[in-house]
Amino acid sequence: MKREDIERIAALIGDLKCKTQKEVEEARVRLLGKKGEITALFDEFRTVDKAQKAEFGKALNELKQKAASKIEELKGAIVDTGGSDAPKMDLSMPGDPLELGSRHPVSIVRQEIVDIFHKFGYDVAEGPEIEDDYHVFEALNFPPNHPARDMQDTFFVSAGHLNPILLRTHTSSVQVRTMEKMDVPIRVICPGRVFRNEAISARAHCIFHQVEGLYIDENVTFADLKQAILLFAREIFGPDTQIRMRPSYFPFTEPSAEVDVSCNICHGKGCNICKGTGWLEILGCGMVDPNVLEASGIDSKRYSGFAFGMGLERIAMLKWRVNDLRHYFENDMRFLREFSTAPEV
Ligand code: 2NL
Repeated sequence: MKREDIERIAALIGDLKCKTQKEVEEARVRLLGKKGEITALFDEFRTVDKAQKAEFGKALNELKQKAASKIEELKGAIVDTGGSDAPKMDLSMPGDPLELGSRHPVSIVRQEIVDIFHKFGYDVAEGPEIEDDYHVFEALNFPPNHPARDMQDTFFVSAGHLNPILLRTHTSSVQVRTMEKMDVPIRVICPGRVFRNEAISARAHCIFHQVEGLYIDENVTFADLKQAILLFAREIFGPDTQIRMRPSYFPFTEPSAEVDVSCNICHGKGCNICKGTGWLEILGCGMVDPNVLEASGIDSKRYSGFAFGMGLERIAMLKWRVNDLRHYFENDMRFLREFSTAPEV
């Protein structure tokens, strides 16, 4: 054993520099591993003269200590992952900002309508999308052979028995369930998704969204219905909005009406949105048919009520002048981003 060997290794340890954890590990193996240089010196130590053992022993132990603490020091100084050659991570770098989402236009109008009726004292009711024939048709005075009950218009889950299971074609079924459960007076609105077996086009879709409303109490008249609709129209389309009612037909209301609002784009002059008429159709309504009240256990001699229903996509199309219903279902980011600055309602 030579003194120079120990000094050479000591100098090497002093100069040791590593960039990665991998390099530190390699240095440790080279010095202190099974076949490392320092380990080799310890093997050689056995052959050293007795007279020199004390001196070399001390020097070797110091060398081993120096190597071990240098390795620890280097290990602690390097920030990298798993000993790879990857560049050091800069923890002071700013993070990637999360992109804020925005609400879907249909959600925006639904919330707006719910808030308006909430102010009028209505509660929100919800119910199942998969329903039975009784709650969608039978309790709502649909005659047995009404075309809406046809396979062509309704999606059936299981047909062929007395009370088929189907996807609801309107949210009136929720109102039927409310009439069954709750005591009069009843004031509810029922927002929800509905399903109709229709070919998809710019004006129709097999899935769309509705809000229906129902008000039942003593002495509810058509004048109450008209005033409720007028106040609603002015809340959602602005204070100058006019309404007009046209006679219509629904199995569940008598009399029934369709409601138009004055076109807020041309103010009655006639434009391509209102097709030159100055009026836009927004909803259907009427006085609840006594048969419908009786089917759900409400005394039609004592109580009367009105009901209405509207398509949310249609209201949203009028509000934002969207000309194709399919935009609401395709989730194209270019379309959805248009609403990211829409007022929070
Ligand atoms: C429309 C028309 C309407 C109703 C829905 C209703 C519900 C019950 C009783 C009576 Cl439980 N009526 N709902 C009444 C009239 C019209 O919807 O055009 N909807 C998109």
